[in-house]
Amino acid sequence: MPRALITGITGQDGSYLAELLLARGYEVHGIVRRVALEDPVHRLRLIDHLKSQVQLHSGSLESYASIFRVIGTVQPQECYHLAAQSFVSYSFDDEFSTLNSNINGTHFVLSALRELAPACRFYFAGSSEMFGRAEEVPQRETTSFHPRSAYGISKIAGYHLTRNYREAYGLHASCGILFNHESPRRGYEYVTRKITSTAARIYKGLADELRLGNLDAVRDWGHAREYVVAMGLMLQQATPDDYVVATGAAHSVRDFLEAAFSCLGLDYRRYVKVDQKLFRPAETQHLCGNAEKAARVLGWRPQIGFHELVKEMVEADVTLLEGQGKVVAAPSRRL
Ligand code: NDP
Ligand code: GDR
Repeated sequence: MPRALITGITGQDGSYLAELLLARGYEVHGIVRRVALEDPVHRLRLIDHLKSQVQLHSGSLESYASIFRVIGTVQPQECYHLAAQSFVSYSFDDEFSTLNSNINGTHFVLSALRELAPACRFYFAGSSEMFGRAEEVPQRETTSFHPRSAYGISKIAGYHLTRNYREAYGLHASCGILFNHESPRRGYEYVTRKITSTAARIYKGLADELRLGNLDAVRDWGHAREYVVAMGLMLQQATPDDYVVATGAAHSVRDFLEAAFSCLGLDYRRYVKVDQKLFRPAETQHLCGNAEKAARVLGWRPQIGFHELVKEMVEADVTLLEGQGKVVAAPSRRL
């Protein structure tokens, strides 16, 4: 039975990846923060249905000792490093913690693997935010980087660390340069889930407005359930490498709004207020990926289209409200 370790197993991607690996017969271990073990109802809610099948270990990106201990105990054959401060907006509020956690955390995992499990195959969660103010559209593996946030900078550092461990120490280390991927498990602070959860509340008469920033921002949105498949495929290749994972279709925030509200028979223009406070100090430009290499080498192709994704998210948020019969707790972080 292959043994995998997932950092960030409590997040959107971690939960889908754990499901995928369990279905393929893996022994799955996850690193979670100590507070998650103390508050499982809230902090482990995305993997609640998997709790009896995965083995959780406490650790944090800030502590080399904790990462070293878990990797030494688990001796993974595959390691998926997904944990990160992943909210780009927040990286403008606190550059220091974003850079510290994301860069050091990746370095700690790589260094511990090199020392304790050098044959382990490693996946790093890179991002389209590395392209930032992109010089070409669509972006591919060879497009140069021009990050527009501390988050983007931290992911470029992780990308270079991964590549350096591959070249200098022979680690089977790959980097997925993933474009935005969403699902009903997306955090409420990201624009897609903010839109679908608020549209559902408006539909149910629980809210009457939605405040957003830049409606003209463009993203390449895919479904997280499909993107974790690409992560797994990268680690099954004989040779480690880096891959763009994307749909190749670009949509604006306005397109997403239109699609989500019209699923509920609503006109978004009646409810949306543009709030200058929600604009970012620097924006990326027309992010849209070319995943031709992933298709050619990995055989990975996305199947779920934009409207199907939006519909699934909207329906899930309506069901959540109906199922609970009460207002879903407002998101705690600044939106
Ligand atoms: P989430 O924000 O849903 O999950 C992030 C995970 O990282 C959570 O499990 C979180 O734990 C954990 N984490 C954060 N900080 C720490 C820390 N200091 N110590 C230990 N664990 C920590 O992100 P996604 O699942 O969406 O994304 C997974 C990865 O992929 C991230 O690295 C993200 O940057 C990257 N990525 C995501 C894309 C997307 O569109 N979703 C696109 C490209 C890259 P906790 O629950 O305790 O907070
Ligand atoms: P992103 O996702 O920054 O692409 O990072 P997010 O959903 O936060 O923003 C997408 C775009 O929407 C615009 N926007 C708003 N965004 C938020 N969050 N809230 C708003 O009210 C709002 N109004 C407009 C933003 O300006 C932006 O242009 C995600 C994360 O998952 C990263 O971890 C990952 O690396 C990248 O995707 C690829």
